[in-house]
Amino acid sequence: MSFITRGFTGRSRDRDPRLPPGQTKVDDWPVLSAGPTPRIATEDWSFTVTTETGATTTWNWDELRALGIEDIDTDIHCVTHWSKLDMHWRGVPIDKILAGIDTHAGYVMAHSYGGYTTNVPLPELLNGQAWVAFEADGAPLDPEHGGPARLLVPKLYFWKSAKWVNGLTLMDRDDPGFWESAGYHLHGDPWKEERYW
Ligand SMILES: Nc1nc2c(c(=O)[nH]1)N[C@H]1C(S)=C(S)[C@@H](COP(=O)(O)O)O[C@H]1N2
Ligand SMILES: [Mo]
Repeated sequence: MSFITRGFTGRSRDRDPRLPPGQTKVDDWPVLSAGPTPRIATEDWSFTVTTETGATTTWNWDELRALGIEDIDTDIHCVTHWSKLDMHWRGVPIDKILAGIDTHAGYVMAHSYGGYTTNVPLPELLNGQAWVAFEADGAPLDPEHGGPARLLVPKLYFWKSAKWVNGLTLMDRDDPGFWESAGYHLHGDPWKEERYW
């Protein structure tokens, strides 16, 4: 008996259209960390935005969450070729964090407890495209996955989603972060396979 699924034809019959080129679906959730896992209690956690002029704004755990938590349904794509589809996340959109910040910067460096950094063009973090996330698939984020909070930028390769994030620095120039300095792409769009440069 033959079975045809609408939207899947010919050679791509077995390929989920949500998978960017070169990606394979996983059902588990791999852990990829460049160093040890920091353990940050929410009472000790804070998040600081630094503008291109050096002005800083800091929120504690309750203050940041009070900006407004959203539900996010999304897929994530790691540059090491795995994608995890249909995840459910909760977090505060970057729009709400930057709403009161006076800036003309074009780029952002995300900073993490432990020293990890990653650069992203500011427009890619706005208009509901990025969050500081606290929960994934119905549970608080495990420390291994970046808990208590991580950046979530699902439209870019997952190395841009800084685990244990503790701040954003607004920049006039697109300076490379940790992996970008090691040869990963400055931008990292999975649909364009922007893996390395
Ligand atoms: N602070 C920090 N964030 C990080 C990393 C890291 O090593 N340190 N690794 C990045 C990479 S390469 C990937 S693929 C994802 C992995 O997230 P996961 O371990 O939750 O799957 O986190 C990204 N964020
Ligand atoms: Mo990665």
